[in-house]
Amino acid sequence: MKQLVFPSLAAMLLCVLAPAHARAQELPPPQGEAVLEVHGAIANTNADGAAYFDIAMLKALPRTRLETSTAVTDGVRRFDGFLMRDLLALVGARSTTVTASALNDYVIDFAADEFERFDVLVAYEMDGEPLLPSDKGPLWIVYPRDQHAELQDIRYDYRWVWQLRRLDVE
Ligand SMILES: Nc1nc2c(c(=O)[nH]1)N[C@H]1C(S)=C(S)[C@@H](COP(=O)(O)O)O[C@H]1N2
Ligand SMILES: [Mo]
Repeated sequence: MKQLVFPSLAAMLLCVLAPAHARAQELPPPQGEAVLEVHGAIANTNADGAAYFDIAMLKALPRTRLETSTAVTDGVRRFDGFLMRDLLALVGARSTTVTASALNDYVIDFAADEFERFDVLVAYEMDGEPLLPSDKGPLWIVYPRDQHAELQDIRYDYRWVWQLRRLDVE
């Protein structure tokens, strides 16, 4: 019985603290090299008003798998990563336009409601192997193309941002 006292105290404390954390939360700083940064209208940050993520922090988001063909590879590929909407929830995104920028300076805007309507993935693995910067990595925005006919369209092909590096919420 005695061991139960401390866990329940901790649970009570969490309940008391949770509402404050839901408003604005200090994210832990990345321990490794930052591979993704999120700027702009976000509530939860870890440096200079932005949120920086190393790969371990991104892998702590609910792991999500998607099998789909792509416009640029042969056959069906298996992607593992996290949902874009889970990342936007984690940083407390407060606006509806998201601009993605890649290592090769490719830039494109998204309407954030798209990430609610579709399970858009930010993939860090393809077919069980880490995505490398030399091949669309380390992060690649992947759409559930085979699951939704409307996504099999050139207007979506150009949203498959490979070498994703930065998001701006505006
Ligand atoms: N980082 C990055 N992602 C990108 C692009 C790019 O130039 N850089 N091109 C986009 C476009 S226009 C298309 S059609 C698809 C496929 O591009 P690819 O055939 O050059 O791989 O990726 C999209 N993602
Ligand atoms: Mo394209």
